[in-house]
Amino acid sequence: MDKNHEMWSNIGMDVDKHDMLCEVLPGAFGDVFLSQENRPERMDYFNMVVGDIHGIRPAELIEEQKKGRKVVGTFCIHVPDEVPIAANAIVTGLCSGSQFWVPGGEKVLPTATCPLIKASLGARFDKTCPFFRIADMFVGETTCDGKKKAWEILGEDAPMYIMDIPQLKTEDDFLKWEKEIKKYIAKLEEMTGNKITEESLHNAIKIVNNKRKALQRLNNFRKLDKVPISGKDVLLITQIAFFDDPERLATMVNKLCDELDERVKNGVSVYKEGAKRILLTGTPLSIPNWKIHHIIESMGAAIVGEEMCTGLRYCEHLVDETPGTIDEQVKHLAKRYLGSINCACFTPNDDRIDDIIRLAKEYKADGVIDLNLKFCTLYDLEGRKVERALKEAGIPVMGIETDYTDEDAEQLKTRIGAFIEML
Ligand code: BJ8
Repeated sequence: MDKNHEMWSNIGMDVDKHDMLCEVLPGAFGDVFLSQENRPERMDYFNMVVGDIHGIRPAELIEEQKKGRKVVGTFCIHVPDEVPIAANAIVTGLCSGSQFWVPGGEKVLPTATCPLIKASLGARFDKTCPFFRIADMFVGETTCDGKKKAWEILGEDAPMYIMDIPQLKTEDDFLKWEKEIKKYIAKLEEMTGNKITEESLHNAIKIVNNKRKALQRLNNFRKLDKVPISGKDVLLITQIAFFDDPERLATMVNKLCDELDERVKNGVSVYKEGAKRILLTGTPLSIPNWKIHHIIESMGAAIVGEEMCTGLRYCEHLVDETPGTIDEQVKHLAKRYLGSINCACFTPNDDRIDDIIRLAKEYKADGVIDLNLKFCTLYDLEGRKVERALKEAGIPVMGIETDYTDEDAEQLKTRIGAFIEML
């Protein structure tokens, strides 16, 4: 038995079933990523991480657990990473983006549930994802109805903690979110036995901000006329950022950005001149969901930004780094984690619409694609307002709905192709 198989079996995974995933993933990765021309050399690190995504990082997490550290798994970018980090725990993202896990989720959830939720529960119940075996605690949130009910089901099999996210952004809601963050701090202190101090929280805020700064530095290259890195590669890096050690990730992204600086000096672009520029908006794209990026960029268009949780929403806004008491720093966290994330779970959510228009201008998009995961009612309903506002702003827009299967790939190619043609 090789090292990975031994580890997977030790953490109670269904190794035979998981092998089926291992058989298809490298091929998919090769087709989507390695086939691209003129990739930056420093994508090597990210290729390596994703090439052994269920091996390298899980092994690190298990090593840290042996030293007594706890691992916390999260599903939403409203849940502040800074809190576990300040308690010397490790955070890992858990949202799942493969059809492989969906049938397992459908055993415990209605078919008419979004694929992200189905895949996440399938990954746990089918025992086919190491991150879902390793996490000592799963942190859910009350964003959409599907997730709220899914946490109850997941809670039958895994230790859950729920954060109650307000759905408005009034003064009272900020106070409520501060209270929720304080409860989360108490939970982490109890779980780890480590006290969160002013210093440890401040240090954690700086660590996560540095990751955000690196990711934003990377995204800034996409505003240029000659874009030195593909949208696919930036998506991959963002997806990896949810799993990797935050300090190492920031270092590797900054090294890549140094290479991109050189590319800019030399006028290198990964796209042909005149490639149409697309901004994506909508539901998140969890690893390994590369479907839409692959379709769009295979047609020669450029994805220059994602107004998504797996995109600019993840890195654009920093937490205020002014040192202070725990109360003051929690205020800074609440401001950033409630105020600057425009999930469709909020009402009203007009800031998202303003953001899409702003980003379309900043990243010089020729058009916007509003992407909805099937059965996500929140984003689907909001799509009407998004599309109307973009039309009023004179920005071409197209809405598409899809899932994790490839069944609609041909139809999507036709529709997206016609949209790009029209730009
Ligand atoms: S802040 S987008 S990460 S909740 S796609 S599960 S909303 S039915 S993922 Fe999300 Fe946080 Fe919002 Fe972002 Fe429900 Fe829709 Fe599925 Fe969704």
